[in-house]
Amino acid sequence: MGFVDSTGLRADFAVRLSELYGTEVPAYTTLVEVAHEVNSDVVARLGAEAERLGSIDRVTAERHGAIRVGTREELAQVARVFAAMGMHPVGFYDLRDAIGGVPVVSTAFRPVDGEELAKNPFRVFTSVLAVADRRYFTEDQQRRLETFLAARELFPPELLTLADEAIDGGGLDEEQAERFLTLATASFELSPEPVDRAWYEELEAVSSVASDIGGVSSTHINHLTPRVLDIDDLYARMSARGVTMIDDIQGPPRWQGPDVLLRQTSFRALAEPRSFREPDGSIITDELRVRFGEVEARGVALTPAGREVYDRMMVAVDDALAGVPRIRAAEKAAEVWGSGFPDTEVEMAAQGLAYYRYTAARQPGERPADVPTLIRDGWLEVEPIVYEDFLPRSAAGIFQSNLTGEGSKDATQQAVELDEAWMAEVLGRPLHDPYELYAAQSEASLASALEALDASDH
Ligand code: OOG
Ligand code: NI
Repeated sequence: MGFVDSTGLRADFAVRLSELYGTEVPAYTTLVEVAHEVNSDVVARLGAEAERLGSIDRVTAERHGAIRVGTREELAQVARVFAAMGMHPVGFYDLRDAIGGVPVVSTAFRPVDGEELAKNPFRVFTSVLAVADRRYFTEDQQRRLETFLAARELFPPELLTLADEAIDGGGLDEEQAERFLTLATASFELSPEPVDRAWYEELEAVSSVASDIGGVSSTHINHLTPRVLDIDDLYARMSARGVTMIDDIQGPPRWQGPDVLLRQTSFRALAEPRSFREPDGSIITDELRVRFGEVEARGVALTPAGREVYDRMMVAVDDALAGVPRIRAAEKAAEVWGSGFPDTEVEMAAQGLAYYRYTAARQPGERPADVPTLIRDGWLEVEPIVYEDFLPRSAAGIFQSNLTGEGSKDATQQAVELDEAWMAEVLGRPLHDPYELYAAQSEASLASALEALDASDH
């Protein structure tokens, strides 16, 4: 019998989730189609250059998902299911602090090494409700939320047992793999179970993220995001097809220099029929708008120094755009961005602003002693390391784009402390630091490139 390793499980899961989401949210399928059109056009136009940030095969299959859970136990279970697929928790995001904060903290489950990312980079942004945060929930609400959440089962025991077997054995035999994937996919399907109207609305008054998580007895995939090589082109094509997109592309502006981090946009949440239990006990069909379509373009990962410039430039662009007419905005944003970042990869690398993989390329003459000069003079060739993570500000924007109301937050109350250490403890496994992962890849390549240059001296 065949064996399906963790990579195979991950790739197959991403495909199944995509099929499921396509049947649930048909506009997602349109988005994927348009993304593929854009990507083939970019490859036709730029050739090999288009694949500097990942092979076209990788980019075509690439998705991220977003899910939301309610309790520590649920989060710990999700971690086991994803670990079976070679997806590990990376980074900590406190979305309560972001602009227009929402009552969740999050991590992303994804492959951590370069080879696994190249095979299939599927990642899932995973948020857990901050039920103990008094700014959002009263003591009474917290208690009722905890009772409600404790009574539901998101992941059947059979799925968790199979997950543990897959973790121990590095995969599952074909028959078990089939069962694991069926159960895992079904866990994220939209449930036909009636939603309790009064309970849902009470939570919705706090935040529509709270009701989406704690108002229903199951979880579901909130969105699934394809990757595109030219997001401005995609935005224009979707609008031309009559799909209403949010006003902006989140993240850095388009400009002539290297793409950095992440640019995202989305279409608005669509009305989906959902069954409700009314206060009088009757069951009716109404609709909810919680799920939407998002698309993203990825650029090079920034070092902490680069991230500082990034944060400064994001503010500078915002400031500069105040009062600028919309048709001039793109040009203005690009100009401001260019005042902070160099417009070549070589300079980004030489100034230590972004992470690159290095290869040796001997040049005639004397070898310079320092790394920046080796880069500038072409002794070290650079290849960008793609940003594999998320951005709190964009994430908050994404959450906001499909919130129904403002929600309410009692600023006189104390925040409950939830941090990286809390997250790692709940997950029962280490939380990877994204910077360390990028730096390790970059440093390893630099070391072997320098060795190769040494060797070529003799
Ligand atoms: C997650 C929002 C974050 C992204 O792409 O930044 C996210 C959510 O809406 O649950 O997916
Ligand atoms: Ni997303």
